[in-house]
Amino acid sequence: MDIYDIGYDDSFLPDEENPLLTIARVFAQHKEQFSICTGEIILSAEISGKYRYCIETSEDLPVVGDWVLVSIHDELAIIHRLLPRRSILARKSVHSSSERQLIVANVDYAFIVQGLDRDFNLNRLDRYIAMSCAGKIIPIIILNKADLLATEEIEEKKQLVVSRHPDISIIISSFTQDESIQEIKNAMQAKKTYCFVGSSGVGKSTLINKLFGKEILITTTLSASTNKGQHTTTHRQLFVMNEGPLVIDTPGMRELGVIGAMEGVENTFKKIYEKADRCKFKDCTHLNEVGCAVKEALESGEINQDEFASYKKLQKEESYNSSTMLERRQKDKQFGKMVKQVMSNKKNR
Ligand SMILES: Nc1nc2c(ncn2[C@@H]2O[C@H](COP(=O)(O)OP(=O)(O)OP(=O)(O)O)[C@@H](O)[C@H]2O)c(=O)[nH]1
Ligand SMILES: [Mg+2]
Ligand SMILES: [Zn+2]
Repeated sequence: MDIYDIGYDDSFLPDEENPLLTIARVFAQHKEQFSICTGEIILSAEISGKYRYCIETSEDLPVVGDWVLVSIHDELAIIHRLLPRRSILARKSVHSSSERQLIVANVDYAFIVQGLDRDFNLNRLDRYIAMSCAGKIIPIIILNKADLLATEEIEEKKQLVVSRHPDISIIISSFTQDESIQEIKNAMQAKKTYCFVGSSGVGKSTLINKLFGKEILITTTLSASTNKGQHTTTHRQLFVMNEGPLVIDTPGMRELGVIGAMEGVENTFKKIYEKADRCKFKDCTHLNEVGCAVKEALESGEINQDEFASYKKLQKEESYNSSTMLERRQKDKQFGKMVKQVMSNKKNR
């Protein structure tokens, strides 16, 4: 294997060549302990002191999927630099509304897994789609646990998704139905990176085990009714499939707050934005303005009321979170400038 087999291509090429450093991909992360792969070997890795010194936000730290430049010292690799990311999946930090937390990087497709059982929720799906699109990742929807429902019920739920997201591929699956596992496999291409995301217990790790044909990941063995709220996967990890695609398993997320995703929200609700373009007033709020094309579409049923409500909620949340993030970053920048000024004043004295 070489780096091209683990998803590398020359567009990631670092601007300066350093013969002492090797290109590698982050395969796993536990806090600040990493595991990297050069294509030939997998090694434990840590970040260098200089790297640490240059960190401004948590986003500067490597995440699973990242390309990094490393030096190799026997059994340990030292990470010196992060290569620019092509795509990211992020969410609002659970700890702060002004910070974004990266989940994975350089992913081509996100399998958004939702259970067809009580986990099924269109508005949550909207969130995942918005964050994928915002991060330049193509979403594919997997509606899982099909074995638990009657065919008509599945079809009904699928139609709800199709009418809200006509452009996104949908796969109905169950770990008991081999054809559905094959369908997921068929959707995957060699050397492309796929991450599995969704709530805890929807069956992400079970599906990945099925794709690999062996138990590479721990899954719960408890019955679905007793494992409520139980989180089985505890960290993100990248695996290489025999046929060539790269797969990242992620722990189930309880919250997926949208942040830095204006374009993502726009992409998720294209239909509404297209209508809004035809409103008489540019700043139409679609409440009671005359000549509001959105209101008309809502009345005629062309736009679904629930979809509009979901759009309003995400748009409001996105704009609040993004503006607090910007504000904080500006403050941090000013603070950084002040510190530098004080330091240089000291030097010049
Ligand atoms: N009925 C049914 N149960 C499933 C299916 N897939 C997974 N399960 C069950 O759901 C439970 C959770 O599966 P996991 O694969 O651990 O779920 P996960 O999404 O990886 O969960 P986290 O790692 O916590 O995020 C297990 O008890 C599985 O046996 C399915 O297709 N049908
Ligand atoms: Mg799991
Ligand atoms: Zn309007």
